[in-house]
Amino acid sequence: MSSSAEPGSAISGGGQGLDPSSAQSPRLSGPIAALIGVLAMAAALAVGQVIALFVGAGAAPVSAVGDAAIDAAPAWLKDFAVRAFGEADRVVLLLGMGVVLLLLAMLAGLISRQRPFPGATLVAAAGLVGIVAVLTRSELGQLAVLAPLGSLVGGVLVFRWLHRLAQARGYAADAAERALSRRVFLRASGGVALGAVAFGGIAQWLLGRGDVTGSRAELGRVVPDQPAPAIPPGADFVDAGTPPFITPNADFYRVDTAFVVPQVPAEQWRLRVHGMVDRELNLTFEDIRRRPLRERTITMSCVSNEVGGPYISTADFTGIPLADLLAEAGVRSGAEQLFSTSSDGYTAGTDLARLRDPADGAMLAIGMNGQPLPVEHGFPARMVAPGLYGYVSATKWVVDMELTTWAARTPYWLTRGWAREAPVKTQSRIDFPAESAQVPVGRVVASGLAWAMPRRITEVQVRVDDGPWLRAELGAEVSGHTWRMWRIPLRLGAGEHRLTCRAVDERGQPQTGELAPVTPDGATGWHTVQVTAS
Ligand SMILES: Nc1nc2c(c(=O)[nH]1)N[C@H]1C(S)=C(S)[C@@H](COP(=O)(O)O)O[C@H]1N2
Ligand SMILES: [Mo]
Repeated sequence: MSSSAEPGSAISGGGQGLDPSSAQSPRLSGPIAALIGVLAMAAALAVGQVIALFVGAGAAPVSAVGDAAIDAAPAWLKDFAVRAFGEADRVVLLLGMGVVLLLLAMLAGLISRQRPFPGATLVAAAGLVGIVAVLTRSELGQLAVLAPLGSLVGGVLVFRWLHRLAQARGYAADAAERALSRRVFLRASGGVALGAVAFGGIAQWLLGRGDVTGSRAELGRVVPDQPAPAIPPGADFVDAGTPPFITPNADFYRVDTAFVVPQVPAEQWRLRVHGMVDRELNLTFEDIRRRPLRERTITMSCVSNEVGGPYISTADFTGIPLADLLAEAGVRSGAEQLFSTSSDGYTAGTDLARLRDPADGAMLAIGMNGQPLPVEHGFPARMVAPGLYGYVSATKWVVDMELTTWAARTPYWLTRGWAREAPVKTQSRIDFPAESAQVPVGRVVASGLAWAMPRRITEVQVRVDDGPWLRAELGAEVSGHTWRMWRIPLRLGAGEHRLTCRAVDERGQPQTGELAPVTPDGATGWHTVQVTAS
């Protein structure tokens, strides 16, 4: 048996499990130490998942840390994530967290090649991060903390146990004993790995099954008593490259702060309307569904949409007018905002002046394009308000509406640098040809969108290079609560060209060409595309 004289001077052997450097405290090889860290972390995560089954899916440490990270991220980072990864930003965050956890786990092992204490401490620290994350989520119950606490305890125990088994080999008196302790360690490691994958996997599967797909499917179609007027023929120019007038649910843009999509069964959903009201309302989903349901075609857009960006979509929303709901509650004078809260603790403040007139078109929606709301679009109920950017008006998974003053309550995005009032700005976009497209010389039909909700679009103009503004043909009009499509035949000579578009709203005001960033209240500027005709 080769044995070095002093602790710390040992060189770990390649295939060897450990390098017994001192009789007191054998030194583990790097790979074995790292493996112990990884297994302990896997066990910790699995324990957290299993406990989350009982105390709520949001309590699972990875979900809680993901959600907390999104909330805690500085505004510039969030904006960057949305811009760089779009709707894949959650997947990127999850992958990032996976890599960080893996490195952390390996580090925990590597700093504990002799004594378990440093690594166990690091595992405990990771558990503590989970505990803090859960504690910051006000929407999770008090028991939720048990999930990361279980992870912490489970992770530390498994770490110490495997560490002890691995070191046992260093204490072995002879080859036979060494072989035996090696087998014991390998078996224990394999058991932990299998157990973590099996229990973690089953728990994850059950957490997924606890979702609301069943509740949503049971509702069937959502049929309005008063359907929206049919979309007239010629409202879109799909053949010329515009999107369809009504965005299919699967293609509707999605923006929210939820790391895991909130799961609120319709049967359990309650909406409380309270604060500065004459009568507090407590509504169930059935209460809403039994009312005469209205359908309205509404275009929604996000304040984070860059000029020419994709965060705009249109759907037929079914529900009840918010103006009716507010009239029923009886809004007291002095109330300034409707402060709405979602089941996952997100909040928005809507200027009451934009909600109380039935003509504003704002709704509490339960249906989207004939279906119950898709889960990621707010099932079972959300707000929608034409003419206001989503962050001040379109709370998904909404469970609470408080009528209050601006001074009393500050919504989520206001503390992060965005404006209190955010009416939609007049905008237009070129959908065809795309940026950097190659087009044939001669006749090209360009097409796109324009919007200025709640104002109507009365004109769209397009120019080639620095030529004169040309009037585009407008699609059939639906209403001031929706976008309007346009197309225009152009003649392009060989070479590079820049196409620019701008819209005019019903007040006769052309869209400003002045460039403004998305913060604090929405981008302005003309959309241009550079194309090559050949
Ligand atoms: N609960 C909740 N509701 C929310 C948000 C959110 O983060 N959480 N984001 C808002 C924003 S910024 C927009 S633009 C719209 C987007 O709605 P959609 O995802 O259905 O398109 O939802 C709004 N409602
Ligand atoms: Mo948004």
